[in-house]
Amino acid sequence: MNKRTIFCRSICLVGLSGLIAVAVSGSFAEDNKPSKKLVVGFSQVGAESGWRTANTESIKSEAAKRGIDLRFSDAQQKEENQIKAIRSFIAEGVDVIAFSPVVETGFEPVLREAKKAGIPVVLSDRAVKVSDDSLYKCFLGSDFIEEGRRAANEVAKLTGGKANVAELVGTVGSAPAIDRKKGFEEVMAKYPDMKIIMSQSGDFTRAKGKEVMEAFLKAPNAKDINVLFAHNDDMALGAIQAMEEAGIKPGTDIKIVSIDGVRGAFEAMKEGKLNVTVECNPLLGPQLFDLIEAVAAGKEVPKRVVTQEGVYEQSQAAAELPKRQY
Ligand code: GYE
Repeated sequence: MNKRTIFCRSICLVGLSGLIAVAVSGSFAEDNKPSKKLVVGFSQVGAESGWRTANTESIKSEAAKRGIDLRFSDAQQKEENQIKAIRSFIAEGVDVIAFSPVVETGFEPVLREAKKAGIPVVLSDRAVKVSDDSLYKCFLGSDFIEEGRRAANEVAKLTGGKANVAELVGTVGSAPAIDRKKGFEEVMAKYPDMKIIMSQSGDFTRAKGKEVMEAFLKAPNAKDINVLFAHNDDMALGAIQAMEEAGIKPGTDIKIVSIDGVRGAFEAMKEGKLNVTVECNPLLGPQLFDLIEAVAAGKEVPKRVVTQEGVYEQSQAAAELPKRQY
């Protein structure tokens, strides 16, 4: 079967890079003097998953390719580290600040400081909740609610709409955890015999995914679980280990649907241990720097840019694996 769903949900995607490239090229060269490098401060969530590693790599390599002076800071999944990093970017007087917020709330004061200092902010991957939208220029990232809906549709297909779901939630308070749950529950509400019987955060990591799955399997109603929905592939991969150690056949005894589409998920699907992965594209570097360069040049940019992604089943894994870039 071919890649089933390709969504291009935003008009902003079409021709954006072309448009901006024209707008930006040569804007930093002054007569014969060497052109001034664009300085960008980027605060990354951490290194919690295969998705994140691919995202970091995409951002760093794209910055290097464009000759951008990238000040990269890893927040180790802690909001206070991100706030500190953003404050130091402001103190350094970078041209643009970009960041992928660990959680949605709590960034308003530091975003006000950036605005006061006249430094534009671009959100990458995850959104923030603020009372004033002018605190950031634009947000580039996936539609996490749609990913949650797609995951639930796959669960319905795998089980004929009869599912007792154990849910491994992402980082508490993060946009992808909140929205994936929301989209999943929205679709699940249409199926009277589909319910979530256990739900806990595995913080988007493989180790926590394993730990929480072990606890799920010790619960009195563990025998009722016939589906695992993991908010990312890494947690699903950890859970697969826990199932195998408990003598349960992942992908068969318990069907597994997760999100991201990292290489490890395709390998697990090839082995029949994972049933479906809903793609969430981490390769945001090129689109992100198109936006950053446009913002730095004072151009108008779309407030929201949605990335393109699909859904993959076990039957597609062997053919897709060699093509995966992350
Ligand atoms: O799904 C997960 C990562 O924000 C979309 O963060 C990202 C999520 C991704 O840790 O693997």
